[in-house]
Amino acid sequence: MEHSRISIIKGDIVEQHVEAIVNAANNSLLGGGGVDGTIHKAAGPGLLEECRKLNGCATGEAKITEGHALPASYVIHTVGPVWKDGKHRENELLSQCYHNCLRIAKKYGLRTIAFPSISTGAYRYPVERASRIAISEIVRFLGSDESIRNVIIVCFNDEAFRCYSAALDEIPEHRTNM
Ligand code: AR6
Repeated sequence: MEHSRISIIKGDIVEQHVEAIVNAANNSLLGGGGVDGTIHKAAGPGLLEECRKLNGCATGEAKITEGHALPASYVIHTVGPVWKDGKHRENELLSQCYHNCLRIAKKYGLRTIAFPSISTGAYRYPVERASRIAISEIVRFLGSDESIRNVIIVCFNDEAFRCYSAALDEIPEHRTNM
């Protein structure tokens, strides 16, 4: 699924050759399961060592480290909201995750960034709803920023791929190859 600057792919985020990959971390930034565990395993112990110096991260915020043994030069760690019932600022906090990651990427002059589907695993955010929020925040950011050239959303399963592709399709003004 292509957009002028947004691609949706199925795959493993640790294999992406981009300037930064985003980690769906927890408030401690000291590792966990899911994509967080896979990123730490692939990056090696230097990543955890660097993360220990960051003093954690608030939900919706983001912090950057080097990529260590990963193909990516940087990891941008963000903490998505745990889904409760949709009445606990989940939408707003998820939007902030995407916004703050892109803001850091811009600040560091990074042109390519890959995101996982934040909050939709252990944190149980409904993927269809999460995909609409993610795409609209990314499109909004790219609309006011020329520096980031390519945003890749790396989906780990078919359902996520279908939802993110549909969400991107709902943004007609951004279709390039119709
Ligand atoms: N590449 C891309 N996507 C992946 C990968 C991968 N290698 N592995 C899993 N996913 P989750 P969350 C997808 O649970 O919901 C951790 O323990 C997965 O299928 O990784 O934000 C942290 O430490 C799902 O669609 O993150 C936190 O405690 C998506 O990534 C907590 O989980 C996110 O699933 C964060 O939960």
